[in-house]
Amino acid sequence: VVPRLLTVAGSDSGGGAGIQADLKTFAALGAYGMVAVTAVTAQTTDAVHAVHEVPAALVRRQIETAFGDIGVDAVKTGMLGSAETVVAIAEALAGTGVPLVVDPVLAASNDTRLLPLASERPLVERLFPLATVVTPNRTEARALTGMDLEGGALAEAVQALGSAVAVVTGGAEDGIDWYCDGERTEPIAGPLAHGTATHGTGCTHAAALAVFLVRGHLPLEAARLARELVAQAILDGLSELGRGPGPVDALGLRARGVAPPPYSPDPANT
Ligand code: PXL
Repeated sequence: VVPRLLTVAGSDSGGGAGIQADLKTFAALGAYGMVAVTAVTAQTTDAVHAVHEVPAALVRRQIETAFGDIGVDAVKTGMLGSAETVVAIAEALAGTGVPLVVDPVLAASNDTRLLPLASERPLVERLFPLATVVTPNRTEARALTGMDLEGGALAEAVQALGSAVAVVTGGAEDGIDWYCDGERTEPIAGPLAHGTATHGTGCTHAAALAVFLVRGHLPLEAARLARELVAQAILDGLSELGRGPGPVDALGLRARGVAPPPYSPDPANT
């Protein structure tokens, strides 16, 4: 059986982050992907130029139709939108009982806000209690807890906000992610991926973690496997694309040798 994954997230017109990163990650791991689009963004690799939010009722209908027809084995959330949308998502997911990975996207890597300030409370109060795992990076973890903590203490403070497990990612700093399930607190270390193609790392990490949960891995092992997948996706990243940090590539397109030969215009058409 093919795992059925639903991502509730924004569209990155550049194809590197958001639902595009999620669908690529699902495909790379042999899972079937569905989407509930929360926002449409126009962005380059170095900046978010425009955002248009999808109405809360339409986000809810996308979630309900996924569950009602194809069925959903796990959900991943990313960029969300207004407080009304966050509440609608929480209501649609409550009672479904499927594993839920919440990536609390507050800002893009270039610091553009992607979540309105007024949505932070419903995100923590309504969505975190439903989450199997939440996956903030360190900046997001400090913003959400309001505490200037490090390492395991930061993961413990995030987990205390209400999710079963917190995994605070640290790839951009020292490569160490911190896991906390309320009883155990563990570092998740691994090789530092020295690469500049880092656009989409957070989305790719959370999407991979959700697939590994469906495959039956416990959250700690799923977080280890997701960290490894992201490191590889950075090494495979398409650093030559765009002016800013290039997109990660969970599909390993270059390594698989499927890139077409360099484009040369047909003289007959010029
Ligand atoms: O990685 C955060 C993120 C999430 N969702 C969308 C994004 C980004 C970062 O650029 O564009 C749609």
